Amino acid sequence: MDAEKSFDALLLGLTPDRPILIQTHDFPDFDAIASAYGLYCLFETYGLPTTIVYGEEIQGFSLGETIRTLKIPVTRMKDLALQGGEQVILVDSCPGNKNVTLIEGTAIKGVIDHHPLPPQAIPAPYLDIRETYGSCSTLIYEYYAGSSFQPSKTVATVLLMGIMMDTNYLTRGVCPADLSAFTGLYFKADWISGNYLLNNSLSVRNIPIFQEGLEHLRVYKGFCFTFISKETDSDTIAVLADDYLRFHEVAFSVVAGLNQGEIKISVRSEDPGLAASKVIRRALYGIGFGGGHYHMGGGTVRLTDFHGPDDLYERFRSAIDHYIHEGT
Ligand SMILES: [Mn+2]
Repeated sequence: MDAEKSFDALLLGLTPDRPILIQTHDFPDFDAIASAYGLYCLFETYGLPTTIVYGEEIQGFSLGETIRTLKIPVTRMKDLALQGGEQVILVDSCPGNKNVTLIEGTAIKGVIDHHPLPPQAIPAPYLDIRETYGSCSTLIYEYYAGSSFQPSKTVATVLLMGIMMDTNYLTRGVCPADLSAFTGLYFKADWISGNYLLNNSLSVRNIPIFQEGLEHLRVYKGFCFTFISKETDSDTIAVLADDYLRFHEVAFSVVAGLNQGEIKISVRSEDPGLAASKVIRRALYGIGFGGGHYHMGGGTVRLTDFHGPDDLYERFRSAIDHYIHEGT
């Protein structure tokens, strides 16, 4: 590990006696919440209180239940009472990405992430970006490993959940550090409870969504696409995108659905020549935004810019054709 990238180095960039916010992306997932909570507890062992803040909403039953069960202290941005002089540490997200709402009047002091940096990234005194890592939770694990503190059982459980979710149970985007973190955390964690929480994300109320997903499924040269016209949430959309990769004819899946006045999209790739992040960025160019990693990505299209499922399908089809022909 780079000697300059550690919890101590992060601390050095902070101003004493100023409030510290640990901020995730707007619709945090397991890895974002796990990283934020791991960091929150590490600060706590140093006697430094912090506040975990996220922009919009906790989506999906499973993540909400985890936060409630494990009593993870999170605050929604609109409920945050600013005292002034806040210093922000972004985790699992970085400034300049569209899925992070920056808080006015605060200073970004640290960015800890495993997503590719956007070209217009805002400089922060402390940057720790490790694109090869399968999860940001792995990075936070290394902060513990490099300190004299052990993660508590709850922290170990949550970090393990973050690793498992972002790597789809160690099947995508895994680097040696993820495996070391997995080994270091597994027997410290309560994986039975963690796994129970992760594996109960679906509700029978979602059955009409699964039905519609399958009814509208289009398959074209190893690529599948579906559109859910019923109100759904990003968690369910992600579950469907993961699931469709199980069809042996499908190596790239796109699931789009209506969520709170926007179209939310999840993309998954098991095709070594097609990066999910590149395809979604190209497909949504001019109508929305998207990004992510090689194996997984996500995006949003505003309803006013949405020209129907056929248009979206064609956009993805031509983006995929573009990269197939480019031979990436
Ligand atoms: Mn992540």
